[in-house]
Amino acid sequence: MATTSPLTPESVAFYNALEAVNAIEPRIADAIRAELADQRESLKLIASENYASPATLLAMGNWLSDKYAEGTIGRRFYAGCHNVDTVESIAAEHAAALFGADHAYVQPHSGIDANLVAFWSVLAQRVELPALQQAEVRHVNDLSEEDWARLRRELGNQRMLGMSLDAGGHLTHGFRPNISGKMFEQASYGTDPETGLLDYDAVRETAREFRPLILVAGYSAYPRKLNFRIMREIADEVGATLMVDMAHFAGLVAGKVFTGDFDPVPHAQIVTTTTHKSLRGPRGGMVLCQQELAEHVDRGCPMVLGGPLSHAMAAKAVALAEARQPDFQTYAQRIVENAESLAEELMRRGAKLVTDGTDNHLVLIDVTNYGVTGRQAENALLDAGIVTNRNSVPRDPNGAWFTSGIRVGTPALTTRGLGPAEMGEIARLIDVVLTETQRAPARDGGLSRGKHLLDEKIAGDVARQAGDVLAGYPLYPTVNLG
Ligand code: DSN
Repeated sequence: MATTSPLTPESVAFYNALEAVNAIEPRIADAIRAELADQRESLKLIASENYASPATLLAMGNWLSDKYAEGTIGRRFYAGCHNVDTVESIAAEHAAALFGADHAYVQPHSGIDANLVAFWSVLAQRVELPALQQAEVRHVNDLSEEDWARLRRELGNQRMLGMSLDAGGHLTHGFRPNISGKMFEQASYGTDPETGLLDYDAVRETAREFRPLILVAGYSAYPRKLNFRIMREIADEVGATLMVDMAHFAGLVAGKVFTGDFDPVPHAQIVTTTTHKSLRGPRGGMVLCQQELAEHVDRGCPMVLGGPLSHAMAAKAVALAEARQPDFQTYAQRIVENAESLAEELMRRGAKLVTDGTDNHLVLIDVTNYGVTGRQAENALLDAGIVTNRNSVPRDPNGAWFTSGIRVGTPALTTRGLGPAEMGEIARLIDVVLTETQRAPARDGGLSRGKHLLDEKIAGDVARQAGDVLAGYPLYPTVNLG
């Protein structure tokens, strides 16, 4: 780790930027400074968060933000987009090269947006030929409202099959609170009740019965890698398009931890991701696809996306360039080693983990053994300076609000430099907090599922020890705001 110095280019840049903000709205400058302080002090174990590099952060705060550029490279709805074209081309070039994809589309503002672009692209591709023949138009985007009304009636198959929410699937994979649950008739596959692992034969059986248009593979809380070769075989057998949402594990694919059958890019027709989780870029999304879908994907804006955030695309380009460096592979391997160490020590101390371990960046603790709900565990850990989030476990008796699980991830602390030894200590601290936490009495005389009891002294002691673990690993050591 470099020594903290006020004269690094990063310190000068962030210090001056905050002075400029401070001159107009000091409360915003204060909030930005406070966020850095919070991030420096907290033990961040949220599996979907990370720390982007200073170069990535700085690439976002500039004049690219001022430019409208609907459309895509070389085909814009506004004049004067040559610099945006440059930025978008470089980001797409890095993305395609990093992942070995035929085509990359770097405009989506988030993972939800990336998934919407993917859904639309598959629908456009799969309905295009018959629709165009009937309506005598060149492209699916030129269909009239009457054509669409007829198509909605006639489309035989707008079905999506994805992993169930309690098995670790994501809301955007066809579930009601998201538009995917309205666009598509949805069915889910779960995990084996004994092992907690995905049962590919069961997925195949459900796919044969349900015959989806899109088979979605991907998760936000499943602690294992997926075999995308098998998922593609299943998709092909039932005539589905395989879409992989790799938002959580994109960094592990980029860092060559997930290769062969476990790398989605050679197997899926379309792959979506966010750029800010294990990939360690700015907040945003991205779509990778095989050539046959490229034309449709590139129409994401204005079909389902607002104008591209050119400053965010610039930051994506910087982060993707970083991920193409050899040390990113070391980082990605370290994420998994850290998760494995955390899992081993938690299990050694008696914690029950979904699937009895991990082979990715996250660990899902079933906190039922500790006698608390996920919500109580999340709040108790927060009292002790450990930031995690509650999560359902398969067939969760406490539902999606209170839950019975705690999801713990290693990408952020690995960026900070922590290793397996520190993971062992963190596992110990988590175990202490969960062991000492109790359910608070409820008004009806029973026990609450939301409120918890944890002795303040124990919480304070753990918070101090968590601080000690972090002390050797300063966050953003080249940034000193004075
Ligand atoms: N919010 C992300 C996560 O925490 O997994 C997924 O959208």
